[in-house]
Amino acid sequence: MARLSHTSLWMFMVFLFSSYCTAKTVTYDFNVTWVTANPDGLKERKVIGVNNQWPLPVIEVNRGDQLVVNMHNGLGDKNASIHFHGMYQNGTNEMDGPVMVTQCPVPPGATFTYNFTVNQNGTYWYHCHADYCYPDGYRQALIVHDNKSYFADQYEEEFTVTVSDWYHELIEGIAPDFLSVYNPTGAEPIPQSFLFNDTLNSNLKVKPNTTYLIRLINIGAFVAQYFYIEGHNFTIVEVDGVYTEPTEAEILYIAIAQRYAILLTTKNTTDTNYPIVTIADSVLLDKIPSDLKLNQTNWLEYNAEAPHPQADITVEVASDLNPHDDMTLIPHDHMPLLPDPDYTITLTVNMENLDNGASYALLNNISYTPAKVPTIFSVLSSGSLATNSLVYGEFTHPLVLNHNDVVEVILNNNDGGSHPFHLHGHTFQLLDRAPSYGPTFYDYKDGSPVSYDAFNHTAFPQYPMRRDTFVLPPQGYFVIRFVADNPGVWMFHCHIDWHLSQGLGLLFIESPQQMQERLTIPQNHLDVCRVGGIPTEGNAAANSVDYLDLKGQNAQVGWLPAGFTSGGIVALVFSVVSAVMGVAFLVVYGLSDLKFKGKGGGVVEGSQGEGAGKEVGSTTVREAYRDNGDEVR
Ligand SMILES: *[C@@H]1O[C@H](CO)[C@@H](O)[C@H](O)[C@H]1NC(C)=O
Ligand SMILES: *[C@@H]1O[C@H](CO)[C@@H](O)[C@H](O)[C@H]1NC(C)=O
Ligand SMILES: *[C@@H]1O[C@H](CO)[C@@H](O)[C@H](O)[C@H]1NC(C)=O
Ligand SMILES: *[C@@H]1O[C@H](CO)[C@@H](O)[C@H](O)[C@H]1NC(C)=O
Ligand SMILES: *[C@@H]1O[C@H](CO)[C@@H](O)[C@H](O)[C@H]1NC(C)=O
Ligand SMILES: *[C@@H]1O[C@H](CO)[C@@H](O)[C@H](O)[C@H]1NC(C)=O
Ligand SMILES: *[C@@H]1O[C@H](CO)[C@@H](O)[C@H](O)[C@H]1NC(C)=O
Ligand SMILES: *[C@@H]1O[C@H](CO)[C@@H](O)[C@H](O)[C@H]1NC(C)=O
Ligand SMILES: *[C@@H]1O[C@H](CO)[C@@H](O)[C@H](O)[C@H]1NC(C)=O
Ligand SMILES: *[C@@H]1O[C@H](CO)[C@@H](O)[C@H](O)[C@H]1NC(C)=O
Ligand SMILES: *[C@@H]1O[C@H](CO)[C@@H](O)[C@H](O)[C@H]1NC(C)=O
Ligand SMILES: *[C@@H]1O[C@H](CO)[C@@H](O)[C@H](O)[C@H]1NC(C)=O
Ligand SMILES: [Cu+2]
Repeated sequence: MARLSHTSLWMFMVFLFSSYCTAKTVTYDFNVTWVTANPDGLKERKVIGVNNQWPLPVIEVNRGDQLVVNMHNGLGDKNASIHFHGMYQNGTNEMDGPVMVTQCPVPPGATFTYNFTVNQNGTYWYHCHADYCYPDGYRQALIVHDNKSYFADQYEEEFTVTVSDWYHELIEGIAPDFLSVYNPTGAEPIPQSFLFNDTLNSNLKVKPNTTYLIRLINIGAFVAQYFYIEGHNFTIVEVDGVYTEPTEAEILYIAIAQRYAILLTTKNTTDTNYPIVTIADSVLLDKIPSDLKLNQTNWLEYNAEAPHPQADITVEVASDLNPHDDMTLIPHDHMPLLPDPDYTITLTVNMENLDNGASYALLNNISYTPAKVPTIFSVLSSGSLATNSLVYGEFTHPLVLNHNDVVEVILNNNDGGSHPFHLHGHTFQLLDRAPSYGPTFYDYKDGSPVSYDAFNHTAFPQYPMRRDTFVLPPQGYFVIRFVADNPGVWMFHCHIDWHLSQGLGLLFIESPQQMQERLTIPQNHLDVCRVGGIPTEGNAAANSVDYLDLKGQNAQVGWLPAGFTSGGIVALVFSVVSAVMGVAFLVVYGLSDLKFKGKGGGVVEGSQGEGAGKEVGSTTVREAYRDNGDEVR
């Protein structure tokens, strides 16, 4: 038994006293409503605003503060929630935000209170975590100030800058075409713009010979961006809320949901303004429309009178840039490599067409499908059965973790796309990744997938970097470790919102017994469930009598009948395209073998003569056709 010495007890009390003294409660009242905005100057559109404003307010707290957000859903036609991305929610799993995981969706007219202690530092963000919700504008920075950070005395001022992709249409308008038989390759919708702090062509006004802390966050839905400043290098000091050893860098690759804090020292002269360059990772885009501006110039403005030159980009394509490799960073606290795992989980990412013809994302053949009861409530109501993963159903892909186990996740990618994976409730150690960032990152893309080999891998770092969102390379793999020291239901998912809607996620049911001992659900959360008609006890099928009877659980779309292959669907749909060119009935016959019920239950009228023609005329297919012109011409 560890015994506290008098000295350490005294120090502990001083610590308690000082944190008690400075910690305060920071309260935000959010009335979430539709407003209009035109951030790229190209199209005014409906966006999700807070208190009649957009861009949304940046949430700012100090380490140790209690953060309270009273969220009123004034949208009228849409469910909502808030996930505070990167917050551990240690002891407050019910404040994490993903709907049907840790809470019920907040229906129009209801109010939901988030309330938790922030014992972390650095750069985070918040966003809606209900279906198709944050790309409509419901996302913004969350900053945790720490005036005791090791670099606190090395800078004079700070900036927060977000980058994001931007669509001109409401997500609910494009989503049905995306998850459809007419988009069999799962081509993601192409954004119309790339924003810099929710605008374009802006200036960061700087003084000469001054050091700034710049916080960078990709709050987009899909596309990663490269970032650099002409004529300036900078020093990385924090990644996803974890302080790093100060590390000089020239170029960053910021995937969806990732954050970097950098120190930038300005020049001593003020005769020139320098382009701040952001370039979309065009490898992620299925096609590049001629009017899409992939790169943006904003300025580090030393002198408003001086010229503001456009970026002079020296590479043809963004993938020729050589960004800093986050695997090589070292956490400032030098937390060593965790010991060999108690539990190793090996997962493989696949994209497959299921029997409605649409393209789904699967981890070990499971496409995440939410349960009928938010999973947190299944844990809390299932008593001693809570450690039995059967309770949570097959299609939430539940993995039960024992309290304080060292968990290793090996993620292999059979898909040719890269996927920024995010773990809720934790940061994790980055042990291995192949191919590495930089010039080799896309090396496996067009070959065959390469899986992790536990008997032949590069040596793990002594002090592995930790972060909460890590990019899985095309057809490559990564290996991460964390300690299951935070009881809760935590999602592990790709943060490309399109891929999450295809099911690219799973649930860790971490320390369910400790959850039962420690968690109390506020009455307000239960009331919101009641208003929405969602049960707060029972297994994944909402059976609260027999927790091992999953009859009626939500299931993923079925597998294709024997004989059908994904390639076959693609070929079929391309023949549908040729049907438009005049051979309609052949195709109608072919597609009628498929079930057309979508995930949302909607019926695609593809197999009905006229309907087929109409649907096929949709943008998605026409563009797919253009891309693969030689196949159908
Ligand atoms: C939210 O804002 C809308 C639009 O301004 C207003 O009509 C409504 O009364 C507000 N609701 C609350 C709870 O503040
Ligand atoms: C909100 O969520 C509930 C439960 O999932 C669902 O039945 C309902 O259709 C959703 N409401 C809206 C407006 O999307
Ligand atoms: C927030 O939680 C703290 C700690 O549990 C509690 O003391 C406080 O009353 C809560 N505040 C609100 C507004 O719910
Ligand atoms: C540091 O921040 C705390 C609040 O978290 C504040 O009370 C204190 O005065 C600050 N110290 C300095 C040196 O700014
Ligand atoms: C958070 O800040 C404290 C004080 O500056 C520091 O000791 C701690 O290591 C930081 N945490 C991380 C994860 O970097
Ligand atoms: C970025 O936008 C946010 C929200 O509008 C604002 O608070 C912040 O100051 C902006 N950053 C810069 C560098 O202007
Ligand atoms: C730059 O700042 C440092 C101290 O911050 C000062 O010693 C130095 O003289 C300054 N140089 C110029 C050219 O202003
Ligand atoms: C930035 O770092 C690179 C690589 O170390 C170096 O070649 C370059 O000269 C540096 N640029 C500046 C402006 O310091
Ligand atoms: C600015 O001037 C100071 C002192 O003359 C020097 O130490 C520093 O390196 C210069 N900074 C830059 C970015 O040139
Ligand atoms: C940068 O944008 C210009 C204009 O849209 C385009 O011609 C060029 O190919 C882009 N370069 C990169 C690397 O994205
Ligand atoms: C180990 O991996 C390396 C790099 O992938 C490969 O070149 C080598 O052939 C492998 N060795 C064995 C014994 O499999
Ligand atoms: C959660 O809090 C416990 C102490 O109550 C601590 O041991 C554990 O490391 C924390 N976990 C995280 C992820 O913050
Ligand atoms: Cu993904």
